[in-house]
This record gives sequence, structure tokens and C-alpha cells, in this order.
Amino acid sequence: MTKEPKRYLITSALPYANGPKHIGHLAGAYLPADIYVRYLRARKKDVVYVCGSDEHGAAITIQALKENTTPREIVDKYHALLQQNMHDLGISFDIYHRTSSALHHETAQAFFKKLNDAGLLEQKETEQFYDEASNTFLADRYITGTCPVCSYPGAFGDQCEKCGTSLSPEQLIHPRSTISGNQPIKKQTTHWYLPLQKYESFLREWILDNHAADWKANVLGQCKSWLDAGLQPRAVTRDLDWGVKVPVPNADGKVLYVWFDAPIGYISATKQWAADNQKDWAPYWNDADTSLVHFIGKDNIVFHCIIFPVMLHLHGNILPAFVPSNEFMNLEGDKMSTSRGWSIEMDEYINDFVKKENGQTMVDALRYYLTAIAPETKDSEFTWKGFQDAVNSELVAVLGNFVNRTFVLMHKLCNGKVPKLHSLTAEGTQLLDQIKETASGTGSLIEQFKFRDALFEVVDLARKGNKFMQEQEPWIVAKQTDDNGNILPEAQQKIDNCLHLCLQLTANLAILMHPFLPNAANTLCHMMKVVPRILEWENAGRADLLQTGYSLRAPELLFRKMEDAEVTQQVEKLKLKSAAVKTNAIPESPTPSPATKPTITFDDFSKIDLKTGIITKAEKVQKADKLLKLEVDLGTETRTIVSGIALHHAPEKIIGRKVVVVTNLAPRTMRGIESNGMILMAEDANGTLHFVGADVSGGCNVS
Ligand code: B3M
Ligand code: ZN
Repeated sequence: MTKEPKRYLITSALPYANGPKHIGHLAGAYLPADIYVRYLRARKKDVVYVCGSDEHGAAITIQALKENTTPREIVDKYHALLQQNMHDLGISFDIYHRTSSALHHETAQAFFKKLNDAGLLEQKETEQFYDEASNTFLADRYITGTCPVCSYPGAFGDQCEKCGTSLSPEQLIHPRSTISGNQPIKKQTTHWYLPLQKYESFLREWILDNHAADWKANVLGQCKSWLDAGLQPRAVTRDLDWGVKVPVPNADGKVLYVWFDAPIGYISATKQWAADNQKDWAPYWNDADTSLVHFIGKDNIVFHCIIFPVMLHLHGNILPAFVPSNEFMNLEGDKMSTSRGWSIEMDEYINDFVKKENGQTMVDALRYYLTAIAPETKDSEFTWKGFQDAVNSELVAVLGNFVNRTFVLMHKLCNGKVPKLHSLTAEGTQLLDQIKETASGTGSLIEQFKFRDALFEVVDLARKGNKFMQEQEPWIVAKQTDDNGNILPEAQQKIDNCLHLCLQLTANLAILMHPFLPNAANTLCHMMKVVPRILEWENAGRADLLQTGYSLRAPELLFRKMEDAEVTQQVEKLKLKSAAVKTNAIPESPTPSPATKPTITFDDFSKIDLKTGIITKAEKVQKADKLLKLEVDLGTETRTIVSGIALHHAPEKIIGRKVVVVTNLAPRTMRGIESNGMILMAEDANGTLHFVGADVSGGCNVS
């Protein structure tokens, strides 16, 4: 056993304040950290949990361009939203800070200056892509092009979001400016670099030798492939005006690279927390007896395991003890993506399930399912049906049911008081042993970051409780009565024994479920009329948590069933949302080379029903800039089709136009209009849409 550290500093990746975040983010970096932190607090450890909004970088400035506003407005708006969402879902940060704060700017500048003054950074002049139309150097998301690895046409200058490969702008095929869509030129500029290649052996020893046994395989694997590929000097500054100014003379127009300043945000958040709570922040970052743990998603591994550790090492700070990164969570068969509309935003979930019901049961339901399917070792998948099954057949049918039966029977058969334990049978002893085992097992799994398994242990304990109750069947025993209908003393003793143990088990469940399901645990405390102090972990495993004779409240609803209709409604909503994004989307930048799709068979092709048609009517759809409502004559019938071509074709100019129509696509409703077909269009390099024509009358089959 390794010695327990003196204190813990837990971080969750700072989300970009450029839009709402989805439940995949929640499952990846926030919920597991929250479970871990709640557990450590229950063990009365010295623990600080920091997070905050990442408010710099191209993610922010490009969103400002899109929303036609300033970066400041963007970060103010989304910082508030994210902070509220996290709070609503029970993520218990000790501080949720922001990187636009003065304290952060000072902290990040001092960090940079210390490295620079010590000669640990290198300054280099290089040629970089430049957009003449907007007078901007193009790095990161300011430049897009085709991914050299997977041919995705919308890859960014720092990463392809399709295949996850890290890129540099030079690697993009057909690079274009995100701002103007133009082809960039090259221009000289000076930047500061972190010479990562000098620290390869330091990293190898620290990660691959020291942590080979206690870090997760997915994290070690990524680190190893970065190291094996050979590390390169990494630019830590950018030519931008939004960000932390580079703190050296004559560096106007230069800011720190967002991935240089953002992780320092963990330090500035700790400083702010300490200032707010009259504490000293320094030992959390400088004392080797601190366990620093970064919870992140897998796309952030290189920053937290390679780059930031080198920065910390050079700056004289401690290194992370663990980086329990998760893989990704997919949604209903596809990658979760806010921009493609294929996502459940935290905000949406809160509006649909939490605010509406004015209760917390659905917060815990989400926390439960996300933990049960957490992508701890490989990608996992959220489905609404799976969510319903987990809630109905585990939370409601096992946990909720056990607690409810126990309370109902205790009120009915024991006067609403904790009955006495008269004697302990073999089954009773076994149950108490199971409680103890679960208590230590759950704790040790949490310590190993195996939250899924830990949660299964807790539910399994409730399952054992149900089994015990089923075998003891106090409701049958209660039928042994005298002539006046009073339960016989011997029978009553049996009932008392059973319910006493079930109540002690319930109290234990409250402790064990608390890190995962804090609301349900608090409701249980209320029902048991105990103060939340009972939830301290050292109490787990005890058989005397509730005093004999103590009167308890009536059972309350811990979890509610999910109806089939809710599942259908949510799946439908998801499809509509992504369809709306598709129709409204204008290409972010012109697509230079169309992506090649995989080969299909003739059978695949012949499933598509293509017919020629003639546009007979065309009008704009109200409040939808990009949509036209068309009537298309297909010879034997006329169809209404909604088409996203309004930016390219005036309605009055396309009457009489001959088109090719996919006629057997499932109908789709857009802006309240049912669209029954799709018109084939060709997109040129500038993103303009042209009709794919056929010079014949309407109604001919196309094959
Ligand atoms: N904002 C990237 C992300 O949201 C970034 C994390 C920063 S952690 C220091 O994926
Ligand atoms: Zn790619």
C-alpha cells in the first residue's frame, strides 16, 4: 500500500466558454471528478476541487465572429451558462474560476516570464500562414483544410476533429482561412517555443517507468506513441489580440497560446480559492505530499501528460499523480457533437428533466446512467432506451424499491420506529458481512478510478437487501396472529430482526451512494431524520447507524420511472435538431476537394428512388434564411419539398427548373413544413449550390 498523501488537488478540464457543453463532456471530465472528490470529502481528506472556464483561444474569437459580437460578450454569456449547468447537475467544485480574470493573467504571465528569464524558452522567426483579407496570422482554428490522415475536409490547423489527429497548419491539404475563406499566403513572424524534445528522457522515466503500473492503459498508450513519434519544439505564443499578453517588451499583438495559459488556470483557480477561504495555495502546487489529479477527456491527454508536466517541471511545481482520462461517449450510434446537433447539451437536459420537475431525482438518474456506462476504458454509447432501462430496472426496481419496501413495512409492522434486533440468524450475519465488504470494496474501487464497478457494488448491495427481504418475507410472517388479529410475539421478533437489518442497510446505502447520487442520499437522510454527518465514509459498514426506537419519516420518492413516450420524444428531438443543423448549415469554409465515400454495392444504390421533376412553385420559408418551400411536379404527383438553397437561388428564378429528386426519403418536418423528398444539388469549390438537371419531362426514373 502506498502512503496516503497529505492533501489532494483535483482538477477537471476547463471547458471553453464558447457554447453549451454536452453530457459526453460531463461524463468524461466532471462527473467522475465529482464522485472522487465527494468520496475524499466523506473521508475527511484535505481536498480542493478546482475548475473554471477556458476563455481564450480561437474557440472563443471564432464564436464571437459567428455570433457577430465580441469575445468578451461570448465568454461572459457562456461562463455564466456553464457555471449554472454544472451546479444544477451537482458538480461540487470548490471554485469555478475563469481565465479572463486579472489574477489568471498575472499568474500566467509570471509563469511564462520565469521560464523565459531562465532561458528555458526559445525564440524563433518562422513563416506562417497569413490571411491578407483580414490581416490575421492563421493558426489553430483560424485555418481549415483537408486532413492528411482521414481526408476530412473540415480539419483545423491544430486538430482534425473527425479522426482526432493533432495537426499543424502546414499539414493541411488545401488550407483556407476560416475568416475569409481565402487561400493564405506565408509571412514572417516571431514566436516563443517550449523545447519539448529536450525533456523526452525525463518524460519517459516519469511516465513509462514510474507510472507504468498505476496509470490507465489508454493514457499510457497515448503518451508512449507521442514519445515514440519524437517530440518537437512547441510554439507557446500566437499572433492574436485576445488572450494573455506576452509579458516581454516589444511583443505587441502577441498572446500566450491558449494551451499554455489554460492549464495554468488550475493554479490561478487554486489561488483564488485560497484567497476566498483564508488558505495557503502554495503547498497544493509545491509540496510533494500533494496528490494532483487531472480529470480530462482523451483529446486532452497530450496537454496534461506531456506539455503541462514539462512546464510544471521547469517552473518547479509538482507533477500530476494521476491523469484518469476517459474515452468518448457516443450517442445513439454516432459521435456526440454540438456543432452537428447530435448531442444532448447539459442545458437541454436540465430544461427537459430537472427544471420542469422541480426536483432532483432526474439529476441523480443522469449521474447514475453516465457512470454506469462511463467510457473508462473504451468508447461507450448513450442511448435513450439504455437510459430508460437503467433507470427503470436498476435505480427504480432495485435501489428505490428496496428502500421503499423497507420504509413502508417498517411503518406498517413496526409503528414507524427502528425495531429491535432480537437475535441474529445466519442470513442476518451474512447480510452484515456483505455490507462491510461492499463498504471497503466500493472505497477501494473509487480510489482506483473504477467508478462504474464501484457503482455496481452499491446497487448490488441493494439487490442483496431485496433478496434478504424476499427470503424473510415479513409480510407473510405478519399473518401469524392471535384471535384479536395481533401479530404473535415470536413472529413480531422475526419481523423486527428483518427490518432492523434492512434499515441499517439503507443507512449504509446512503453513505455509499452519496458520491454518485448525492440528492438521493440527502433525501434518505431526511427520511431517516439523521444529519448528513452520517454520510462520513468511516461510518460505512457499521450495523448500528440507526438507533432502536428512533422514529423515522415516511418514504419519499428517490427515483422515478421513465416512460416510453419520453424516450420516443427525446430520440425524435435529437433527429430534428441534427436535421435542422444540416439544413441551416452553410459550409464553414469552401470545400476544396470532396471527400470520397466508401464503395457501395449496386443494391445499395438501387434502394434510392430518383425521379426527374419540374419546380412549379417556390417561396421563402419564414424566419429561415436558407430554406425555400418548393412544389415539384413529378409527372404523376406534386410534392412539397423544403430545400436549403435560398442563399443560392431566388425563388422567382427557379420556376420551371428541371431537377432530380430523391423521392423515397423519409419525410422530414422543417419549420413546421413537411418535406417529402430531396433535390439533388452539386456544390462547387466556393460552396455555391447548383441544380443537378435532366433535360426531360418530369416523372422519369433516374438510374
Ligand atoms: N478548453 C479544451 C477542451 O475543452 C480545453 C481544456 C483546457 S484544460 C486546461 O477540450
Ligand atoms: Zn482526420
